Amino acid sequence: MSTETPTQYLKLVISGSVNAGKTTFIRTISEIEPITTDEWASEESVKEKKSLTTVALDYGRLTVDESLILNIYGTPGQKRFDFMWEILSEKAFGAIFLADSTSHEDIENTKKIIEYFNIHVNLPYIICVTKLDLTETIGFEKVVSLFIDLNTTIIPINTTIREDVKTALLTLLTEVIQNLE
Ligand SMILES: Nc1nc2c(ncn2[C@@H]2O[C@H](COP(=O)(O)OP(=O)(O)OP(=O)(O)O)[C@@H](O)[C@H]2O)c(=O)[nH]1
Ligand SMILES: [Mg+2]
Repeated sequence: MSTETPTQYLKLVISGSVNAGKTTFIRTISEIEPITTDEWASEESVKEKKSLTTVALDYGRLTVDESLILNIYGTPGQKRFDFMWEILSEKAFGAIFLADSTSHEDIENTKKIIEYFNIHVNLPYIICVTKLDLTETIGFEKVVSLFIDLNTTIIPINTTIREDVKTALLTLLTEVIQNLE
């Protein structure tokens, strides 16, 4: 009889407002070249922030060890693609929502996305505050205060730093395990 532990595949979702760092998060941690669907932005409100935006999904993969592989899916940030949020969340074990600390409006948009998920998907989740290294940031404590009513774990990350992204994944895994207990 084989004593090897079978490999478990866990799916998780990265979501949040346009420009919060979802695609970057996946690119930073993925061990394969991520699959991305960035297209030229068409909406004025998006064009003001960036030229390319995710329109369907991002996908990346991380082997934690021989017993655990994470399949990581990023969502579009635009509300008009909200049908993708539910499709991508099917059979996911948890979600990470990114909140861009340089924009009040985008923090509010991330909050609306979380509310949408809580109604339609209902997964364990954490919030990661991004872009705290930029001079335009409103600061971690201020962002935390804007999410206080959600009563969930909130951590600061820079999505371009691998150790930060790893910490985010570990924090979500811990949260999910605590939810199971
Ligand atoms: N300085 C800094 N830049 C960041 C951070 N996170 C993301 N960025 C930058 O923010 C920009 C937008 O990042 P994306 O990863 O495209 O954001 P997104 O959430 O995928 O955006 P959409 O797909 O349009 O919704 C990129 O230029 C990133 O390099 C961060 O923590 N610090
Ligand atoms: Mg993207």
